[in-house]
Amino acid sequence: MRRNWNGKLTEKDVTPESVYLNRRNLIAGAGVAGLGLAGLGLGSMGGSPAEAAPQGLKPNSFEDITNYNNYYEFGTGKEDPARYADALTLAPWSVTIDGMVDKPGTYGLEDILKGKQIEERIYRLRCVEAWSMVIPWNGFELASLLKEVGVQSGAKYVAFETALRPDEMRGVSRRVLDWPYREGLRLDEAMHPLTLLATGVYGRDLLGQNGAPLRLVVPWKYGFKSIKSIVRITVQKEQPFTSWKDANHREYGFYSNVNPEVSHPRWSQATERVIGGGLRSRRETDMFNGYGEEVAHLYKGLDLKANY
Ligand SMILES: Nc1nc2c(c(=O)[nH]1)N[C@H]1C(S)=C(S)[C@@H](COP(=O)(O)O)O[C@H]1N2
Ligand SMILES: [Mo]
Repeated sequence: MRRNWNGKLTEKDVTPESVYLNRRNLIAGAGVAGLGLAGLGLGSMGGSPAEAAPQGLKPNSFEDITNYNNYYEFGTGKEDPARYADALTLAPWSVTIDGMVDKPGTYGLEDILKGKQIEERIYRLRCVEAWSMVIPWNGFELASLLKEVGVQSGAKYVAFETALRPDEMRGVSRRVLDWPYREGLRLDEAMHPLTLLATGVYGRDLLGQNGAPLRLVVPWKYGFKSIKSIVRITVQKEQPFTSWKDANHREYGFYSNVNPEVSHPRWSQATERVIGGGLRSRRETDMFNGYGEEVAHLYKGLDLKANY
């Protein structure tokens, strides 16, 4: 039921006891009441025996994950999202899925989540700014949604767009990026089983600062590819417009695969600061952020220096 990549932890290994017990209660409640908004992060997670041992992926605290964020629509400081992102109205939420799909439309989030298997996935998040943390996400594979809407032949890319709400997002009055925040993946990257649409963290609904109610997680790419608070998904032929590449194409490419051998023009990517690991805690950055076994084949024959 639950597949935990790169670490094989079960939820019981990583969840603080109090949260874990609380979650059991929530699940019991959800079974009776059905899945309302309060169940978004949970879905149909069931129990399972905790057999596997941690293998170097020790999740950060809920505190770290929800207080050290990048979400420029709410300000460029790491603490701004925690302070201001609760202004974002999360319900009702809908996502427009269009372009080269058989069933285009604007779908309510409840509709999208119906029948989805919500899994826990413990992934390292490596920001292009050379810091990282480990996050136990809850979510489902993007591929399952794309299969549902039916990708048409000839499609090559998937484009994503974040909500743009000047009344709720105090950071968008400054034109730091060409809003709305936009990202994109090649279709094969989007269909890869590691690529997640997240709805929760530590078994709780996503908070605004983490991209509630629905955000992308692509663990082998720099964090900025993992676009938050998605309102549009477009399947298309052309490589999508992506906000960071548009802002500075010398520093940020379309692929943005984590690569310790390709430096950012202004800093090395060989190592990363471990958030929550103490003042001087660093680790060596892994190729593809440690997911090479799963994804390296996607880039066979591609010059990863030129295609940064
Ligand atoms: N819409 C939007 N998505 C975004 C960002 C942003 O500023 N706006 N920041 C990105 C960056 S740079 C990172 S590192 C991750 C951080 O995710 P987290 O705050 O949930 O850890 O979100 C990414 N997604
Ligand atoms: Mo980032």
